[in-house]
Amino acid sequence: MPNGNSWVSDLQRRCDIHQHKQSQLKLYDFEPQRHTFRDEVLQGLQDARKELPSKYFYDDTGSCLFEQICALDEYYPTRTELSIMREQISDMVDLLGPNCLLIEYGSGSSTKTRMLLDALQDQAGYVPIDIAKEQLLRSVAALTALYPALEVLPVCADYTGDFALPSPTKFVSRRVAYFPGSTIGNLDREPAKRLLQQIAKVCVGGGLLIGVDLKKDCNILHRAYNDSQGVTARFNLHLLKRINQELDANFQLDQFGHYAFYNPRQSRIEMHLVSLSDQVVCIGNVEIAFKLGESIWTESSYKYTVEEFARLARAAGFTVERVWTDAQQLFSVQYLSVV
Ligand code: AVJ
Repeated sequence: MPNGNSWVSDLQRRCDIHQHKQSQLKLYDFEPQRHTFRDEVLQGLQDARKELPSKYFYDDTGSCLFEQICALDEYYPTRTELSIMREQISDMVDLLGPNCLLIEYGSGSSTKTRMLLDALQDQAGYVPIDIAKEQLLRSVAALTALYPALEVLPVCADYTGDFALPSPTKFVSRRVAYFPGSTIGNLDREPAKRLLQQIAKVCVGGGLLIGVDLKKDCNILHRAYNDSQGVTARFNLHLLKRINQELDANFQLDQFGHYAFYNPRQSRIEMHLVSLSDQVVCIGNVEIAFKLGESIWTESSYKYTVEEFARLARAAGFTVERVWTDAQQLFSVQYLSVV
């Protein structure tokens, strides 16, 4: 029920709605990182195989570092996806149709979204969902200035978890999720399928416009995650700095090294932070021991063939309606529908 409001009261109970004084803007804030950060960090670092969830890269500084990665020559995904969007926007908008409610999973700076907002007709509204509150508020402020007639309903949440969607006041013909950047690649197969299933449920009768990074020459992949300016290394190491700042820890940043490589058997980039010595780190009053060469696995970034992704999409209940790629087949944007 796209325009029903039976869940609004439920929504108000479960999240904190901030009304900004000057504007009409409300933020639906589920405080995604408040209760879980410390627990998940301690749990991940006490595993035999140490790991940290990649979603915690994106505090305010981390989101800015990621924006810098997107501007690097070696990081081909962002500019390639943008060029596909630019070339195919009218085809995309035709498929989405008029009066759709656009729901963006991990909206970040909303740069690619502007292309859609410029081309869509009689849009019912825009729901940007992001885990990073400051960046979300900044990009929403910029968007409302550019599109004064657009109803923007920002949600601060971890979209892999539980949250409710706000409803716009305008008529909604269908809901369309927008999930660019190949962020789906951060998830292992089962969690990826679960998230797609969840999106299919939210967007039944509509669809999903998604950016999916493709398999390619491993050397191109390697360079994209080992840039010559070291921005990706700083992004990776920033996670430890954030743990120091927020969880009273004492990681020495020069005692860990950025290590990223493509694992062809698993079809994924693996990003690690490797201990450069035998050392003990304190997080609050918890001690964590590291051996020289021991790693913390901080991110996976899966790469797909068009066929492999179609199989995953179908398993989640979607039909692949259209696949757009660039001339070199580096990246794809796909429209999936769900009945
Ligand atoms: C935002 C998850 C798509 O995996 O390519 C960029 C994040 N990590 N460089 C990716 C990232 C290192 C990016 N995603």
